[in-house]
Amino acid sequence: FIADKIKDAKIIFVVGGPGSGKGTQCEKIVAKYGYTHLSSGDLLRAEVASGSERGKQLQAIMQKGELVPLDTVLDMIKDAMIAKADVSKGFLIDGYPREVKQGEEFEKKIGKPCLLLYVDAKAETMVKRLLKRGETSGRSDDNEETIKKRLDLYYKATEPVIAFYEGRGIVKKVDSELAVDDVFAQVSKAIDAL
Ligand code: B4P
Repeated sequence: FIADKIKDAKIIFVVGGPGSGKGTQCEKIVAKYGYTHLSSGDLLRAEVASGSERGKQLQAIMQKGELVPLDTVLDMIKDAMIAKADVSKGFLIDGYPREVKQGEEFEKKIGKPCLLLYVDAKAETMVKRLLKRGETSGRSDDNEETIKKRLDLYYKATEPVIAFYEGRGIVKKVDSELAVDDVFAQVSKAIDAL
């Protein structure tokens, strides 16, 4: 059972809108704290890049800015966690949960988070960052039309996730309007407090 293998490892959920700075902060957490970074988006893009039949289906969903099926993304995260279970001090689960149901299923199948980092930025800031990234990222979802859909879905499906975990007292909100290092100072404080 996976819970036995990872029961001593800390699990941190990193939640925020598209382009809020989740991935950016996770890179810095890895460098300072040595956690294992698992980005649901990166895992999905790796499957797309493999050219598999499943990857083709995922690509079509992501290009529309919609959520891929829960089982697909949870299985990918679980497999990646098992692969690192023996060496990991802690897991950063980046971009997951995107909806309350994803959080519930994760806890049933894997374990409980000790912290939810809520990376908060204004909608206009997120759009600006994603459009800028789109100039060079080659990501098919970094365009104006898809960004708008991703934002709508974030407010509808993902914000309730934050309220859900606030009830449990594990949410730490960081102001991601600031420069990367200033955001990271807040992130560090939250992790040091664990
Ligand atoms: P993700 O890969 O999670 O993409 P994202 O929301 O754009 O966040 P990302 O981490 O890449 O960007 P960041 O904010 O760090 O998801 C993509 C798609 O995959 C989803 O739409 C969905 O279809 C699917 N998917 C993913 N997870 C899923 C799940 N759990 N369930 C179902 N489907 C799922 O950075 C953005 C830009 O801002 C960067 O260019 C960065 O340099 C810049 N930036 C960051 N912080 C900054 C700061 N403080 N100041 C200035 N610029 C900053």
